[in-house]
Amino acid sequence: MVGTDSDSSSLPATELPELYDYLLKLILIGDSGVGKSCLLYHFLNDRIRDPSPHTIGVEFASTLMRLPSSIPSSSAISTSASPSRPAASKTLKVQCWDSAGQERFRSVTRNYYRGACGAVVVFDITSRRSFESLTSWLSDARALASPDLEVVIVGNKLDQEDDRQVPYLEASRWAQEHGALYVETSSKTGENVEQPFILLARAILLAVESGKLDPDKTGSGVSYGERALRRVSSWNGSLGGGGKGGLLGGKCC
Ligand SMILES: Nc1nc2c(ncn2[C@@H]2O[C@H](COP(=O)(O)OP(=O)(O)OP(=O)(O)O)[C@@H](O)[C@H]2O)c(=O)[nH]1
Ligand SMILES: [Mg+2]
Repeated sequence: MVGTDSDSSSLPATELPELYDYLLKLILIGDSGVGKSCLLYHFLNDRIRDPSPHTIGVEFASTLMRLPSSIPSSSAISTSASPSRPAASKTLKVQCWDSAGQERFRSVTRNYYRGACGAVVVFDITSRRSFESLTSWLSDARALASPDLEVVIVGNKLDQEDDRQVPYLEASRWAQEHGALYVETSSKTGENVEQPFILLARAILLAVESGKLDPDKTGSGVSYGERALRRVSSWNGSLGGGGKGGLLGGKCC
């Protein structure tokens, strides 16, 4: 297993103690060669991964994402002229576990599904076979990861439209019927590479804020970050000066 903390290199040393509201665990799964590692690499580094060797077992990376919260900011002042408070933003630390698609690693990679609250399930739009494998990838993930798993199906290699074997409509219907979102990407041109991660992070944040997903529950796939814990301590009066840390680099959506 390779460990990389992709955001730490872009942050000044003084900001390294990361303050984030929630920690999420996502898994990337799908047949070998569909482009999982290239997709994650392009999302994190904004460039093509070339060459891209097969993943051995599981690779790990993490990033910070800032998303608008569905809960209005408690610190914002509301006036009769502007009665609604603006939404606060939340910072999420997103751990991405990129798994090998090769069958020989399947028993190893399954061990990493546990405790994931989001899955990016990838197929190659030029390979019907990889699309047909989705059923098996998804049922494994639903069986082993968090019971409230949020899923995005990704049709990758959109730059190879001429060789498409799976129509957009068929794939998006399949995703809908299986309770998942659908997006098409190209890890070669970079088209839509951020979308699967933004969609998942938004869905998970909404589930937390609506009470559907409980970060205190073991196996939920989400836990409170240091910033959220500090805020709670500050409310309880047990810690002075809790609350906002500076931001942090990473992705802002
Ligand atoms: N044309 C095109 N090629 C891609 C795209 N994404 C990945 N590839 C190519 O597909 C091959 C496999 O990509 P990987 O990202 O390593 O595939 P993977 O799903 O991680 O494969 P495993 O690690 O074996 O599970 C590489 O040769 C990539 O260059 C894409 O969007 N378009
Ligand atoms: Mg890979």
